[in-house]
Amino acid sequence: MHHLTDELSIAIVGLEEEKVMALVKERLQAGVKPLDIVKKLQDGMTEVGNLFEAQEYYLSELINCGAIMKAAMVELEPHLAGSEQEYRGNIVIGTVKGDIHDLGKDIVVMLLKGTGYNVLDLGVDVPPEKFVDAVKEHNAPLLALSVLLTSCLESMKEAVTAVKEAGLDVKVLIGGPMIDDKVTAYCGADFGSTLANDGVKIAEKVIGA
Ligand code: B12
Repeated sequence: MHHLTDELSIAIVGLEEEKVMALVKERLQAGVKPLDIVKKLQDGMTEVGNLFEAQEYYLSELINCGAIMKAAMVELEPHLAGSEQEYRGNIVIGTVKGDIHDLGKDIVVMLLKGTGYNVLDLGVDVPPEKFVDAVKEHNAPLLALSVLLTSCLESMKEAVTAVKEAGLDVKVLIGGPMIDDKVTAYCGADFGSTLANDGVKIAEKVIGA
């Protein structure tokens, strides 16, 4: 079995929605940082992924796990979003073509909005030309892309290439669990990260604090 010790991580592996929700609320009330709570949820979800890979869990469990995380995020959003009201510029974001995972992207969106950026979220399964159009239309200095499926790395590369070939004055940040320097270079992106919070750091670098 797994090596997890945190009660919240274990509850999400067990797909115990009520327990997950109770623990999230309890921890928020106790003043635990929302991103630390996200980390524990993510540890549990990684294990759900491992169980799926080992064929101990099936697609229904994967779907269930995603739904529980969505519910937890509704609770976490107001705390992640902060109270920054100042307008700091446009950022276009989306999950690349072929990939419908959006929970990680949604966390990045919440953090960016919370820091005062105007985020244009194109959703999931977004084709390259839609990213190009949105960056043009909103004159966005930063485009953020998310990917979880290895099989969609090619669509990530295509999206980055399309934006670069359009000659737009935009920096591209790619994110997701398998992003490293090699993948970033392969896709031709300006920045790459596995951490949602880096989205904010890079936005500050590109657009300004
Ligand atoms: C929930 C889930 C689903 C849900 C998604 C629900 C949803 N609304 O997103 C559903 C059931 C739909 C699903 C479907 C599938 N899934 Co799935 N899924 C998962 C699971 C369990 C959790 C993913 C997740 O949300 N994690 C929590 C979030 C918070 O973490 P995260 O996405 O990594 O994001 C963090 C960072 O990566 C980063 N980040 C992410 N994006 C970005 C972007 C930027 C700009 C930045 C800065 C940072 C950043 O910040 C986030 C916070 O720290 C993973 C297991 C795992 N190990 O992750 C498998 C997993 C990703 N799925 C997998 C597979 C194979 C599939 C399916 C193909 C299954 C199938 N046979 O149909 C389909 C594909 C559908 C498709 N076309 O996309 C594999 C992928 C393997 C691979 N490497 O290619 C995994 C790894 C499971 C496994 N071990 O086999 N899945």
